[in-house]
Amino acid sequence: MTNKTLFEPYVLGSLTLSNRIVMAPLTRNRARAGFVPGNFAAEYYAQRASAGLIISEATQISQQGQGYQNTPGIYTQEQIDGWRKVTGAVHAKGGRIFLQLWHVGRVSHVDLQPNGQAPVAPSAIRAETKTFVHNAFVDVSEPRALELNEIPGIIEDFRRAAANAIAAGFDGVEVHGANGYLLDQFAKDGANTRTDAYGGSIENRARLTLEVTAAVIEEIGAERTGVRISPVSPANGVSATDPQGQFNYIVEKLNELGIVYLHVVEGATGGLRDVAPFDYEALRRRFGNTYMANNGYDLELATTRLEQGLADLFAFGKPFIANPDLIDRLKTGAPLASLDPATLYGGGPAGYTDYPGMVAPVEP
Ligand code: 8OZ
Repeated sequence: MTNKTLFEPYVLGSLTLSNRIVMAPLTRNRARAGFVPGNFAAEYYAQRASAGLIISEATQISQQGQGYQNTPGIYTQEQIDGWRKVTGAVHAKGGRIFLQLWHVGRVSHVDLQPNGQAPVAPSAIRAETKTFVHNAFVDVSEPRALELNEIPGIIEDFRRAAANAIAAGFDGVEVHGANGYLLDQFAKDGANTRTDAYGGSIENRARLTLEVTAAVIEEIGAERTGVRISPVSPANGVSATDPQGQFNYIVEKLNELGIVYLHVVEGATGGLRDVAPFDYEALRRRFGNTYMANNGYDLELATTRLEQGLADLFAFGKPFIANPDLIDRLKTGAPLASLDPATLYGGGPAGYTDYPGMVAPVEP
């Protein structure tokens, strides 16, 4: 059973989305020289413009914020110009698109960092995870702990990147506070052993996420600012002793800041939903605006959750890769194509812009 409400317009801040299905951020590692989105990125995103909202692939706010080869940035004029082609193409097809603002923190490699320096982190604790550089998966580099006086500069980088995103024509931005990257590293005590104002307590660990969000709001407005979190995801080697307490607090404060949506990766990033007990309804109760649910959703689960009042929007990730017309397929019950894992990260148009839509729509 499906619910037609999923396919009806939804008001998100000052935008009207054509439906409640969101294209989740998906890293594809196809930026060209200067970490500028390639020309075919405009075609890729435009092919998927029937999503109620597209959230772009994670996009670094600075060179220091980069952790993988060929991911795009939003800190140079050339990058802004490149992204403008993407937003123009999506808008021309009636779509809406937010940019995801990303700082990887310790999930990086010296070869991607300015002057080959160590990646930065809340604490000098190496993540047990790999990154992708020189066309190979390699261990991430040993990070160094950020000095207290460096933190305002990182907040400034987020603020400037948000302004750049608006200059590039995006409808808003999503602050990437999930998946073991910088803000999640600060939020989770497995990665944060600081003893200053940014560590040691729930309030202190939340501070960077909240200061970054406040700066972005100051720059572009709360109606254009969303935040993504992944309370129990072990992605990129993070862990927390009290994720419920930590994220209940973060969400209470994000609610006070008035962000337009909260995007929650429920479970372990990548699809496994039952990794650890966590009360997502406790987050929803603390948050008055739009709750966007993500992770392993299919039409049936989205329908159930919508009818139970547990979420407003549903972000689908991998299904959008091989199904540019995912909305039509879900609407009509047409079968979904499966993606080719070999072309997920890096390369050219193959496995990117060449997935066909349905030849003929299948009637329900
Ligand atoms: C897959 C590969 C590299 C990065 C995330 C930005 O997990 C990512 C990512 C995903 O949020």
